[in-house]
Amino acid sequence: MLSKNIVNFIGCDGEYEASQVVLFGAPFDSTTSYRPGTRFGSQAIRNESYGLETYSPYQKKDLTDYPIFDSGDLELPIGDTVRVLEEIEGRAAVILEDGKLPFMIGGEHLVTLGSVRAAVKKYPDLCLVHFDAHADLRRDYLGVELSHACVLRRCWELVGDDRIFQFGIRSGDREEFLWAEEGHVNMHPFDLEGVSEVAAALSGRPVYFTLDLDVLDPSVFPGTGTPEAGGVFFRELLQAVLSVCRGCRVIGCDVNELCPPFDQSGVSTAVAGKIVREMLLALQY
Ligand SMILES: [Mn+2]
Repeated sequence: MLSKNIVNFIGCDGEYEASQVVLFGAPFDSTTSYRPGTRFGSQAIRNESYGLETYSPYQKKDLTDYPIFDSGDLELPIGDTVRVLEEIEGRAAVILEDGKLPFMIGGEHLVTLGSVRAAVKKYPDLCLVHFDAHADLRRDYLGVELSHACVLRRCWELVGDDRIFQFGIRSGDREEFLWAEEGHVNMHPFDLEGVSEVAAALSGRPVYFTLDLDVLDPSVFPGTGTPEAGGVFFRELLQAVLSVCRGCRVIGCDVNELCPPFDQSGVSTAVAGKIVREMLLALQY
């Protein structure tokens, strides 16, 4: 019998009921401040995933050992940011209500707000671990509050002080850095030092992990909307991602800001797919 053409992330063809982690794509990029195109990120990562092995020699685990369900991309009303975030929140809420972990692939970074809204309703004591080149702590960006440049500030409004742990930050305006220094968030600038200590300190507390891939150096990951020199390299990122996914009680996560139109060589999409594979495996137990 012939089977349907379903392009899921490689190895993620498990049944929903059996799956502990559920993938979905949020192909949205309306508030991107510089170079748009992240709306094509989730499908590009799925397509490129067929160039990867399902086996990870880092973790000695294979995607085919676990049922993982890929629920595909949301159909989002681009242009209506409020409704887009409602759609994302709705998908994440269903997955959380079913006792599963929502794993979202963006899209621009604002998509995180939808998932975090759902997560904080289930886990009022939610903490966030955030890897990014950019602080994303602006109160507004040119008067727009629902912007990818403000996404962590909007998340802070939901969780409050001492709940957000940022790593790799090397860009933002003066006010964002001063606001962070006031103690609203725990900002670790420039690199991923201290991730395992934070993971240990958060042990047992529910964590949402948001990974903006532009935390990587542009030489590793050029295919993004707002590249920022001075980033980390792949193995540093991998080690830190494994620390978070294994060391924290991750209840939801996302990978965002791959911008395929600026990925001329395809290497950024390959990097993104490999990180997604490692995260999927690290979250299985
Ligand atoms: Mn960023």
